[in-house]
Amino acid sequence: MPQPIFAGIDAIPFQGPESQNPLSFRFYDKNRVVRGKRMEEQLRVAVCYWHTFCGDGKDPFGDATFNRPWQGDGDKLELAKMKAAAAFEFFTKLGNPYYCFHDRDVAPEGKSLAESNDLLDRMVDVLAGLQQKTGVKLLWGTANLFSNPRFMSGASTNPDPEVFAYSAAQVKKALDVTQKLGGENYVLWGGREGYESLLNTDMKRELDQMGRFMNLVCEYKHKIGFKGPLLIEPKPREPTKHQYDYDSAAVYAFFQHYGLSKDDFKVNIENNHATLAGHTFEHEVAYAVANGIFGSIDMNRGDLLLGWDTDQFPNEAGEMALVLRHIVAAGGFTTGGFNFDAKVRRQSIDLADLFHAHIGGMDVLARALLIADKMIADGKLQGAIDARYKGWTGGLGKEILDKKLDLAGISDRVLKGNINPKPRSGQQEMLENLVNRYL
Ligand code: XUL
Ligand code: CO
Repeated sequence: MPQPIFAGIDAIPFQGPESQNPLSFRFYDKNRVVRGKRMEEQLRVAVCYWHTFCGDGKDPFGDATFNRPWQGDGDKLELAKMKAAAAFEFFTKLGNPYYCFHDRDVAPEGKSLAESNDLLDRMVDVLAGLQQKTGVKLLWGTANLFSNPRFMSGASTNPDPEVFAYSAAQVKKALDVTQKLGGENYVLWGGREGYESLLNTDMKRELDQMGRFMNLVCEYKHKIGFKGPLLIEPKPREPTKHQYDYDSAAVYAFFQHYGLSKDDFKVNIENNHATLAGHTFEHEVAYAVANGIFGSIDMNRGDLLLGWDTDQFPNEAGEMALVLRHIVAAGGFTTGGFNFDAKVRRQSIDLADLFHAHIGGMDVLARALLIADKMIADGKLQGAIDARYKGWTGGLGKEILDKKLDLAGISDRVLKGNINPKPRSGQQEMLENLVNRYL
């Protein structure tokens, strides 16, 4: 038996809202049934490899602060194996059903792509064994097309076709291993797919390149029979000044322009990316649901006073309840889930801090789910919306939508019927008060 890495921490129990034990769940009760599904199935929580096990506490001004047992000097493959052992010990103790990774999170990069692929294969065997042993599953895999300097001017949008080709080859491999590990989705986040300056950028050409890239990935997904959707993750900026996948609406326009079907492509929405784009998280989710492109969530939060992607753990159940309302009312996740794309602060150097962060995040989601359930079950909120749009379900509104009237016909209706609409209250404050009653 190898020594536990998170020694002194046992499986995190559910102990109810009154629990004073910081290493217990107060709301995340995985078997509690909410809207016909177990909480675990509703939330489909994933822990991300990159922040939780690769993060070292560096920031632009300071060095690493974490110094985990699997970090530091030594044989890179051996360290990667220790990191995998730590990751699965953590998952087992926390009790999350899923995890997510980038290719370069789980295995070191080699001197050539062939060598990197070989190292990745060796780690995939290790991960497959650990998945088998623990029952933890892969929510999604992805390729890191942003850290290495070769991607500094973009991956698929690079002015150099060799970088496009390298990126394509890397995604092919990452999709292969995601499939091998039973991954339920494949994510594409284009951190460098944008520009720093239009002075040196041919925007049309770059967008066409990215359109070609996504079509190639989609063809390959069908070729190998990968069942899950391809999820594009919008973000407006950082690291680039402007990222083409700015928000869900920009991504949806991109899908349509380049012939990418909703059956194959959806979005992976991240809370703080939404805020950076000048939207609420709720807006991004509602937009994606409304347009049939909702896929999965990267769960985190930003900081009101900091204009960058701080990737903190969520801590506002009321705010999350409004988001969960949209997801649950639309039938819930299919292949997606809540992946914590979040990291502990660089002063949170203890291994136990990783548990506190995830316990808090899972409890916030669980509580939000319970609040959303009350909102939906009560029906008052939806009732108010239905009443507001009632005019469209019959009479004039229905005739317009059913194309029974052209513009002149509508004009006749208004003139002959002496239509003179009266303003009606939007009742915002009343609805805000109603929402507060569920909290
Ligand atoms: C970066 C980000 C990524 C993606 C996966 O802001 O969110 O970690 O989630 O590449
Ligand atoms: Co993310």
